[in-house]
This record gives sequence, structure tokens and C-alpha cells, in this order.
Amino acid sequence: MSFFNKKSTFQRKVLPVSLAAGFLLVLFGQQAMAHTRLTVSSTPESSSAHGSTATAVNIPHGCTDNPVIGNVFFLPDTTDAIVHTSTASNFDPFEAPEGARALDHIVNPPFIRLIKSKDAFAMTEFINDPLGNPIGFWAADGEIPAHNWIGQLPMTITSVAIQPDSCATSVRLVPAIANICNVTTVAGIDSLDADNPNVDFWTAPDVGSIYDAPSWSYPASFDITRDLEANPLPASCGEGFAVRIIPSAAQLNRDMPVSINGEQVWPQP
Ligand SMILES: [Cu+2]
Repeated sequence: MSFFNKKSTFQRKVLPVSLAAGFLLVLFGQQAMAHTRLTVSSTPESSSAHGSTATAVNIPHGCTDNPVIGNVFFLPDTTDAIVHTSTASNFDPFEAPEGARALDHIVNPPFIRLIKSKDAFAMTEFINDPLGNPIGFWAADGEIPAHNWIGQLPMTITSVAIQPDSCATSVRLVPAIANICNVTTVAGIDSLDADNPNVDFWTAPDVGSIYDAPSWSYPASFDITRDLEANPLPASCGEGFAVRIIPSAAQLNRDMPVSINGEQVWPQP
């Protein structure tokens, strides 16, 4: 059988199927576009019965039709994170109390431990807070296909206790996540373009960095729920409120760029 015969088989049999698949993709593309999230996204607050939570960054698709070739994930650090409060379960509307600090609501900062795995990416490095504690990682040297594959980057998040004198009934940590599909300069990473073929940002909006996502439907979340029996709300709190902690623009600018051996490789300088 000649190469051309094979090709005609391809055209006869495979092409109609892929055209049909393309048609289905157009029909169901919206629903199929699940966002990058954590596989386990809530946990009780720290207790003797509850330690670290095993979870993973779940990457269900590429940037439009491009495979994901790198990932950045980090939790908010507690030095200058932005703090929101809300009595609405979906944080709509929310308040941004002036001078509020993450440690007003959580006793200890969350850290991560990476679970050894090279399934998706061969190369992984920790991202540390200014004190040297691991709060995230970047991963590269691998590829998650744009469609029909799921990449999972496993880790644990250490347990967090809620401040006894805080009115928080729950604390939502909002990580910053980037799925990198093409290595470009900052000119190629318009974070407000939902269909950017080079990178998808799963970050909070309106922070004031070049890495901000278009809206609150983008960021992932990790919720810590208060143990209302062991750690009851102060009487003055009434029903209490939910707290949301997100990385500051300063942290995004510090932790988002990827450097190898001290040399920034993404975004390209
Ligand atoms: Cu999506």
C-alpha cells in the first residue's frame, strides 16, 4: 500500500469523523470548557483530627487549541494579601475593609508540600514566600494536550486555624494560577483576553497587575470552614461573615514570573 493510498483512507474514514467531532465541539464547546480548579477545594479548619489536605491543580484544557506547556500556582502570602469580607455565600457583593490583614482571620499561613510526580511536567520548582516557606510552584518540560486530556499537579496544603476573635465563618484562599501555552514576552499575555492562545490566567480580577483575570468567574478557590463548636464565633459577631484572601499585585509581580538558575524565562524579558 502506498503512502497515497493511506492518505486516501485517512480522507475517506478519518476526516468525516473529525469533522463530526468538530461539529460536536461547536455545539458543546461552552459546556466542555471547565476551568482550572483544585480537585479538593474545601477543608475544615485545623484541629487535632484534621491535618493537611491533599489536592491537585486540575487542568482540563489548553489555551484555545494550544497545549499547556507550563503552569504556575501559588497561594496568597500573608504579608500584604488583599482581604475581602461578605455575608453573601458567593461574595457578591463583597467589602474590602481598609487595613484588614490575612492574619486578622487566620492564625497561621498556609504552606504547600509537593507530591512527587512527573506525570505532566518533568521539571518543578517551589515558589517561596519572603521567609522561605513554600506557597506554590511552577512546572514545565511537558505537555497537556489542548483537548480531551486532564493534567493534575498534586500537592498538599497545610492545615490553617481561624483566629478565635475573628468573625469569619469561613476563609477562602484564592490562589493565582497560570496555564502557559506559548512562551512570550508580556506583550503576548493579555490577561483580560479570555481567548488568548498563549496563556490562561485563573487569577482574581481587579488586583492591579498584568496577570489579573477578566472576572470573578476565573479564579480557583480553597475554602477553610470554621469549627463553630471548638472555635465559636464571638458573641459580638452575630451571624459572622465569609472572608476571602487574594494575592496582592506586589506578590503577583514577584511570584508569577518563572526563572531558571536566576534567569527569567517567562514572561520573556
Ligand atoms: Cu475553562
